[in-house]
Amino acid sequence: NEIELAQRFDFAVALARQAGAVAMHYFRKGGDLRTVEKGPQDLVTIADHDVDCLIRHSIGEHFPDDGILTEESGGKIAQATWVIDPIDGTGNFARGIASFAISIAFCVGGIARIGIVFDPVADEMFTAWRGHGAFCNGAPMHVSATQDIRQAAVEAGYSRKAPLADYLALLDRLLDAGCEFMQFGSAARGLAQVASGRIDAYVEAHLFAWDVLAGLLLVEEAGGCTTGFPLVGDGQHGLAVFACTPGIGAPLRAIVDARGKTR
Ligand code: LIP
Repeated sequence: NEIELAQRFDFAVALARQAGAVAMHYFRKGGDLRTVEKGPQDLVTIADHDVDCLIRHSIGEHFPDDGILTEESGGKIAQATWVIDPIDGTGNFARGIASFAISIAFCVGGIARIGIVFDPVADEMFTAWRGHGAFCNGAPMHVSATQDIRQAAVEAGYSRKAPLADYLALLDRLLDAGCEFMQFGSAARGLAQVASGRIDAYVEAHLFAWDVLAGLLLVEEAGGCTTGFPLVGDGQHGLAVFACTPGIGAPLRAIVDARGKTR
């Protein structure tokens, strides 16, 4: 019910801030932060572990019956589940590049109801509660008014789990259509930039629920369109993500769905 959601919303905002403080304790402090490489160029740092621990403990203490699924510890999906990326954009974080975020979503019946993305370097707290709008540091956010694809800035993320040729062909089509192409290396933060109207779209072929559920809710509540992201099974399946301002929805969809290069 709404009271339980309100409690979780306030809790999630405070938790994201605490998590950001833990991340900043390590950010740009020197030394090699990498603990394990999960795969080629897929890092985990000591900060990912610390933030993961903080978040799991805190949720367990306050809402012991809720499910928890995180990038670093996995978990399981319940009727009410927290889906969390302790640090999204770990590659940037480990290199001292200020493009990463804490991503916290709370889902009921597989649908995100609360989405929080916190960028601790910019000190920007992006929040959304389904049906109640999207905000940045308490100020209402809206997606951009862009109508012309030739004026659009599109972030196209790349994951090694998707074919490189498809990604290169997508970039070719985006640039051919006149889009500005961007890649900042954190899907959660990228989606928050779409919700705030700074860029016009975020697309990526293969992402996980913890990377995107909070950010997609921000975009939807800020008036944008997305193709959604079902939270099903064990929640560990990679899926495509598409989020943009409605003014460029149809042409961008056609560009993403097309195959091959334009030239
Ligand atoms: C990363 C994303 C990034 C995406 C990578 C990766 P991580 O998450 O946010 O935008 O392109 O495929 O999944 O691993 O840094 O949390």
